[in-house]
Amino acid sequence: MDRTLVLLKPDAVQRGLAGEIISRLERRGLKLAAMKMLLVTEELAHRHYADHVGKPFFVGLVKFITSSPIVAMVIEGENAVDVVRNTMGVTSPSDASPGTIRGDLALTIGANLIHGSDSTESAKREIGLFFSPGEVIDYTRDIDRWIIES
Ligand code: IDP
Ligand code: MG
Repeated sequence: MDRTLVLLKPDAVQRGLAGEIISRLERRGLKLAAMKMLLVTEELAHRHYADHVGKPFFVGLVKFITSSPIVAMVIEGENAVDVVRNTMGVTSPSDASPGTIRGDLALTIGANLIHGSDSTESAKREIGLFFSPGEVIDYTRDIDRWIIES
């Protein structure tokens, strides 16, 4: 089963869209394997967006992602990385297809609601930045046992 990191950015939390976005991912068939709310530090932002250091939008991006609390999640499912990216829509909401999260709910590239890892390698690295292994649910180990015992 594949895993990916999803962040609901400050605009998603401030606009009260966290539930809507999580719901879209769940209805797609993806599962939540971890979730927390946090204020991203400058250091975490730099590590998470390391690939974008030096780009013209980098300073604004860090300022935005550290500006107010976000929701971080590990999302699990078959082809989770690609399915989440397709469900999000492309980076610029003005180009994102209707039916996608960005295409339905966002308008500007600086406030595009959601982050999803772009590859399984990125997912592994990014999950490690936000979660310790013990914070991520193992469905076969944790959930099935709970159902059987209850
Ligand atoms: P992604 O979030 O769709 O993977 P990336 O290219 O990884 O897009 O860029 C990371 C984030 O940086 C984007 O989600 C967006 O918020 C911001 N960003 C990317 N390109 C631009 C730009 O040209 N102007 C302003 N912000 C940008
Ligand atoms: Mg990206």
